[in-house]
Amino acid sequence: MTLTPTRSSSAPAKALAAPHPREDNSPPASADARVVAWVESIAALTKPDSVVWCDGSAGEYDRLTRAMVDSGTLIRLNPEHRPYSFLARSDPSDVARVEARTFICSEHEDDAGPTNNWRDPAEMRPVLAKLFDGSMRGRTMYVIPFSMGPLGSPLAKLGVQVTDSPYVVASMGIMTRMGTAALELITADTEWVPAVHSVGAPLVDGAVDVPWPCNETKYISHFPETREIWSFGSAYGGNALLAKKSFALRIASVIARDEGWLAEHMLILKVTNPRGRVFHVAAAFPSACGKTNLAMLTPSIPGWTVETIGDDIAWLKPDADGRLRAINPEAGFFGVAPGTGPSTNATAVDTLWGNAIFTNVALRDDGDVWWEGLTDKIPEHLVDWQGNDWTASSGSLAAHPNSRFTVAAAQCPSISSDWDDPHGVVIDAIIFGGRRASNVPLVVEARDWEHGVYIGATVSSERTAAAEGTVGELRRDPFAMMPFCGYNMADYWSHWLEMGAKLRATGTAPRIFQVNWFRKSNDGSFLWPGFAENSRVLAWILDRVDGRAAGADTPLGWKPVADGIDTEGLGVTASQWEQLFAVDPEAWLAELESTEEFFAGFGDRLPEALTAQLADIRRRLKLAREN
Ligand code: GTP
Ligand code: SPV
Ligand code: MN
Repeated sequence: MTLTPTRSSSAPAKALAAPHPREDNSPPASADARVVAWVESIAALTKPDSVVWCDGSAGEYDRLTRAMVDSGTLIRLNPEHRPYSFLARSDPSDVARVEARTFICSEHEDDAGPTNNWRDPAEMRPVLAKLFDGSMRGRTMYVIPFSMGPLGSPLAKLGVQVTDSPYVVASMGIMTRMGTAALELITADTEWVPAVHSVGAPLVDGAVDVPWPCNETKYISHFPETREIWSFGSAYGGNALLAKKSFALRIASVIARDEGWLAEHMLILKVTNPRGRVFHVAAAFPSACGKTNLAMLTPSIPGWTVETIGDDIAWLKPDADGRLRAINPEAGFFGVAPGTGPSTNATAVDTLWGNAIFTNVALRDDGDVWWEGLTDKIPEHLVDWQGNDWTASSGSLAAHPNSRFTVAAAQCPSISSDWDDPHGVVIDAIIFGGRRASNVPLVVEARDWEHGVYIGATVSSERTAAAEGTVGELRRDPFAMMPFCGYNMADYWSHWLEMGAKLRATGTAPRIFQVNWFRKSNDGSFLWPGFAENSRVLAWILDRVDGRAAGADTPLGWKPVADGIDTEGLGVTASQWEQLFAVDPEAWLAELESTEEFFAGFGDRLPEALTAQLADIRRRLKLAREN
C-alpha cells in the first residue's frame, strides 16, 4: 500500500476520505474466478452483512482508520507528535500468540510431529464449520489479497485473507503488499493460499460492538496438505495477521520443503566492512529475543555499516549458481515496543515518527504514546494499556510486555536499497541465538553445516511475553521455529541437512554461528552490554567469513582467540570475558542428556547426522573434562 504522505497539522485529510466505505459486494473485474468462488463460499458460511474487496489504497486505509476511530477501536494520536498514527487497546485476554490453540491439521499425526498440536482434519473441519457458521453476522467481511515478497518476484507467494476485523485489514496493509496489484497477479493457474479469519463475535439480536471484539474460544488452524489457514477468536498479531506466522512460516515451511527452499524465523541484514566488502546475514532468534534490534543495529565500532532488510521472516532459496538468496517476504515490522528506546534501538524509534499503529502501549496526556524503555524519564501520568490511569507508583506496567508497533519497512531509515530486490540477497552467514542465562557462549562458529544444523536444532531460550506461558522458563525452540514449523521438526532438520549438502556441492554454503547476548553472571546481571555493542560480535563473524579472524577450538565450536574481539571501552572485565565463553563440561554433559531425550521424541525420523553430532560434542566435552 501507499501510505498517506507526511502531515504535521491536526487537520484530517478530507480530500482522501470518501464519505462512506465502499460496501459493494461485487468482486473487482480482475478477480480470478477461483478467488471469487472461494470468497462467496466463505461469505455463505460466515454470513457477513456485506463484503468489501480491499484495494490497498491510501484512501481505503484512511476510511478504515477513521471508521475505527469513530467506533472506539482506534485512538488517533496527537498529530503534532505522531502524525497519522493510532493506538489500539486489545481485550486484556487477547494479547499474544496462543500456542496451545495453534493446530497443524495434517492427514497423519507423524507429519505434524511431537512439537506441534495435531488435529485430524476430519475432526477439525466440522468444528471449524460450526464455529464459522454465521460468525460474521452483523459485520463486514473484508477480502485482502496480498503478496509475500515483492510483487511478481520469483521468490514471492500470493495469498488471500478474509477477515471481519478492520484492525486486521489496516495491519495487513502495512505488513504486506496488499490490494489490487496482488489480486491481479492471481490468474487461473497461480498458486495462492486461502486464509479465513474471524474474531468470532457476530453482532446479533441488537448486540453492541466493543472496541476489540474477540472470542474466548480460539483456533489457529493450518492444513498443510491443502495449504489453508482458518483462524477463529483472536485479533492479535500472529493469531490474526495470517500472512505472517501462519502463511509465511507454517504453510510456507511445508511449501519450501516440497520445493527445495527454506522459510525461516530470521532477520536479514546487510553489513559493509571497513574495506567496503558487503555481506548479508540471516539470524534466527526466538520471539522477543532481539531480531528487530539486530536488524536495525547501529554499530558502535568505526568503519562498519549495517542496513536493514527484514526483522522477522526470511525466505531463502538457492539461485541458479547455487548461492543461497533471501528475501524478506513482509513489507512492515510488527515489533515489540517495550525496551525500544534511543539507547537500545534508535533506528526503530526514528522509524516510528508517524504512520504507525501501536497496540497495547500507554497513552500520554499529550496524545503521544509511551512504553517502558522509550525514555529514561517516566511520564508523570499515563493511561495504561488497559485504559486505566497510571503513575509510576501504580505498581504495574504501563505498556503490556507484548505491546507492539506496526509500521512500514520502507519508513525505516536504515532500510537497505535492496530490501525489496525481487531476486533477494546472497546470504554469507547464518546465526542462531536465544536467551540463555548460562552455558551458551557469546559467540562460536559451527565446525561445518551439520554442526550448524545441530546448533539450530538445540536452541533453547527463556520464554518471553510473545506467547502465552510462564516468562523466563527455559524451553526448547529449535531454529526459533518451535511454534512456526508446519511439519515434523525432524523432517525439517533433514531438509536443512539436504539443503546444506546441495549448497556445499557448489561450494557456497553460508557459514553458521551461534550467539548469546543474554548470558548472566552469578549476581544475575547481563555479562554482555548487547545492543550496539553486538556489532563487535558481528564484525568477528564476518571477519571469519572473510578469512581474517582466527578461531580457537572449543567443544562447542570455534570461539574468538584472545583479543579476537575488540573490547576497548566496553567495560567488560577480563573475568566477565572469561565467563562469557566459559564451557562447563558437567553442565554441558547434562544439557546433552536432555538433548538426547528431546531427540528421542522424534523416533526414527531423527536424522542420523544429529545423533552423530551429539556424540562428537560429548566426546569433546569428556576430553575437555579430563584435561
Ligand atoms: P519477535 O518480533 O517476537 O519475533 O521478536 P524479536 O526477536 O524481533 O524481538 P526484539 O528485537 O523486538 O527484542 C525484544 C527484546 O529483546 C527487547 O526487550 C529488547 O530490549 C531485548 N534485546 C534485544 N537485543 C538485546 C541485547 O543485545 N541485549 C539484551 N540484554 N537485550 C536485548
Ligand atoms: C513472534 O511472536 O515471533 C512475533 C509476533 O513476531 S507475532 O506476529 O504475534 O507472532
Ligand atoms: Mn517473530
